[in-house]
Amino acid sequence: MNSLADKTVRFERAVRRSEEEIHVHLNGLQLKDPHLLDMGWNSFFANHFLELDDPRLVPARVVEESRGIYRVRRAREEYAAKIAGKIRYLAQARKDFPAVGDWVAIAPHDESQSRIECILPRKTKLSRKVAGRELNEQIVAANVDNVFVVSSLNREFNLRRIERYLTLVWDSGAAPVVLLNKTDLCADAAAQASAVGSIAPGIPVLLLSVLQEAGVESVRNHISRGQTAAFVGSSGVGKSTIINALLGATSLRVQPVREDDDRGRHTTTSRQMIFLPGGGIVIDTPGMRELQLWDSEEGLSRAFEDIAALAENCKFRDCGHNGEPGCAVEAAIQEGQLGSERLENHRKLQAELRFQQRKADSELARQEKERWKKIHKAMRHKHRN
Ligand SMILES: Nc1nc2c(ncn2[C@@H]2O[C@H](COP(=O)(O)OP(=O)(O)OP(=O)(O)O)[C@@H](O)[C@H]2O)c(=O)[nH]1
Ligand SMILES: [Mg+2]
Ligand SMILES: [Zn+2]
Repeated sequence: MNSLADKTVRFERAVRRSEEEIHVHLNGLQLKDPHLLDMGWNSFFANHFLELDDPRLVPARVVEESRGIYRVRRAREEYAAKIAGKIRYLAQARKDFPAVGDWVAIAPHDESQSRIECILPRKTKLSRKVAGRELNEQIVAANVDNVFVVSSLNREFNLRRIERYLTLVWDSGAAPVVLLNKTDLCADAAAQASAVGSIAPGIPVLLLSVLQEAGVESVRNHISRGQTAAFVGSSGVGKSTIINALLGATSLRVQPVREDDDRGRHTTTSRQMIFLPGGGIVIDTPGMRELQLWDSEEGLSRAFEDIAALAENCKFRDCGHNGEPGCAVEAAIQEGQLGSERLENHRKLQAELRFQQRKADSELARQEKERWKKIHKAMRHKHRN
């Protein structure tokens, strides 16, 4: 039997079985519970949940994580949650721990505490390399449909940074939207928007000023019921302010930017999921000081599709667009079709990925050497005894 049909049969069987058992074991869980649907639940997660085949468990979504402490939301209530020892034991890297946005299976204990037994497979995940020298993946948000890349139209505005964000977002599986906030501080917002349009072909670019209450509705139009949108961008660009405006309440803390350089003060310190009154789910994130790519080959080619298309006409297949004869990319720069900074940034991001790859390879080689050392030691030990 092919696997899809197999899955469907198993799914139906599980639904049938769960209909009989639902009231006994699952605490009234319905797979089409409207509350669950409003939280982003769909057949993708339902299928994986049913495969667990464990009547003690119920689905929940991770709404906040802060240094290993989790809050999860079930259909109606929120709980503090710990992770089961099994998750910790089996984890090989950070990505094996729950992240905000994850759907998890929990074993409810009492009203105040529950235990996360299992993380359901992620439909999308927005990742970056953790800050610092460590070579590890950090999940910024899981299971998001849209990612709003927020910039402000003051000294923070930087096309190269937006390109970097878009590379990460394309890799996540979610759809990017660029938000240019604080139009009230900029004389020619339309020109900035068209500059962004030229480096982000096909991506919606929205202008807004939360201060002047302009443009917030157009942001809301990109967040439908049951969909999850994450807000990312430097500190101080107004992510929390925008979410407060969507909420119609000042529930998230915001703080003025520094006067000397327009930078924010890292006001938001943990990732947090918020449910909007009219439906729709948003995730606020802390402004990132460092944004390094993580496994972003595909994202890089998506974010720089224009360069890839031009490169097809280069004379040499492996053209480095660096003085080679017959280079179509450099010709496009000469003709003003392509900005030279964009090509430079593409090169820089590529180099960053290659550096990470080499580092990962040498880490792998080191681990392998370590493994053989242990094996040899064990063998010597055996011979001696
Ligand atoms: N002039 C102007 N200021 C704004 C606008 N939107 C937000 N701000 C201000 O920008 C400052 C920073 O806003 P926050 O919402 O705290 O920024 P953030 O992106 O959440 O920052 P972090 O939490 O540090 O990552 C606050 O003082 C806001 O009032 C706007 O449209 N125009
Ligand atoms: Mg904030
Ligand atoms: Zn070339």
